[in-house]
Amino acid sequence: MVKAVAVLAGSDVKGTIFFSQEGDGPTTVTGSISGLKPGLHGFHVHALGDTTNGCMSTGPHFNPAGKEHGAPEDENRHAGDLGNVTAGEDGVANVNITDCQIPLTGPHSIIGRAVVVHADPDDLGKGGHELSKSTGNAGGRVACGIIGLQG
Ligand SMILES: [Cu+2]
Ligand SMILES: [Zn+2]
Repeated sequence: MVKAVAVLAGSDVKGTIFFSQEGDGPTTVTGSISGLKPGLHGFHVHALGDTTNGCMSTGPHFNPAGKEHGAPEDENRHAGDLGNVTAGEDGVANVNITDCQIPLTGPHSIIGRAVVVHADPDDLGKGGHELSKSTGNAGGRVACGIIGLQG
């Protein structure tokens, strides 16, 4: 079992996201995020674990296969496309995702990359906006954290 954690920090938004993977199986993503505006927020693994310029320097969505932006269940998606998290009226989103494209070991490992939560909903590539096929038009980056190994 490999485990990892990302502590999300932003000006108003905070959270902790846990990852675990057994062997070559899917990766489980759990945790919670607070301080969000109620509703949907894009939730992605971005390519770089670089926060020297805040969340802006974490690069684009992690995309080792060179695909277009999509929904988690789509064949044509970035590996980092984890869809949306949903915040309740209290501004808290509870995360519980299982995904096969974000391993914690091997050449496409997400260790050392970043988790980013966005201001707006991810349209999952289907919004018809000029940014739909690259970012899901999810708006600003309200919090991020680097994915690091956990004991
Ligand atoms: Cu993102
Ligand atoms: Zn994407």
